[in-house]
Amino acid sequence: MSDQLVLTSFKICPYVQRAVIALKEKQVPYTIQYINPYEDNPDWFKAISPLGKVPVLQVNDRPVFESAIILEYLEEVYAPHLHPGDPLTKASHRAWMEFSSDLLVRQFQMNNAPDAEAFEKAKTAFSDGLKRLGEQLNPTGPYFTGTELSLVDVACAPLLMRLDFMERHFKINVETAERIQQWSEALLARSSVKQSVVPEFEDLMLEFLKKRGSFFMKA
Ligand SMILES: N[C@@H](CCC(=O)N[C@@H](CS)C(=O)NCC(=O)O)C(=O)O
Repeated sequence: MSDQLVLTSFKICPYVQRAVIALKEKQVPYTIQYINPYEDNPDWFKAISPLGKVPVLQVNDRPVFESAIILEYLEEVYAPHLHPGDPLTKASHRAWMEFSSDLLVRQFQMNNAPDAEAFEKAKTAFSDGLKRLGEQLNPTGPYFTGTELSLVDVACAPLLMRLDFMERHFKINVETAERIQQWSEALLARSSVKQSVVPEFEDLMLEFLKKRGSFFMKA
């Protein structure tokens, strides 16, 4: 019998989104349940999530937490394999995945900045990191390593989706190289990425920014 996979999510969480993209790319059947860890962290969830954070993937009731670890688990168990075979290249991909997790934190600080000054500071930290990540991209593209999707792409797609969202809604104008633009367009056009968020995603993002007191919603 195949494994039963249950993913616990928060509808606008970029870390959960990584897991969803990987599940869809690998065509793995799963069920998804939603909580809001910021407003209501139920006891059953605390029991399976030592850090109180989503995502948690339960595999036959055994919880796996932390998005990067979930991606690595899915990668080991399900094809197509998205990591390179060469150990050193794989280590480098893992390192850039880790870097993208840090970049997600910087992006969160930028998007939720309470005032213009905090925004500018966070924007500089985010832009510097994005530039550094952009320098790692294969020059031809469209993906991180070229024509084939890799796990680094999966890890970074939620970040690029939020950047696109903020630019369309608030014209935040983070300076991006043409190659990052090409990467973003290729990833956001993939069906796994398009289907990795709920239909009301953008409304929920706006609502969240408002609740967090983001200065974009005060204008
Ligand atoms: N390092 C974690 C970060 C996950 C994370 O920050 N999740 C957020 C939602 S997007 C969360 O559950 N936050 C609840 C809290 O901080 O209390 C991962 O990669 O899975």
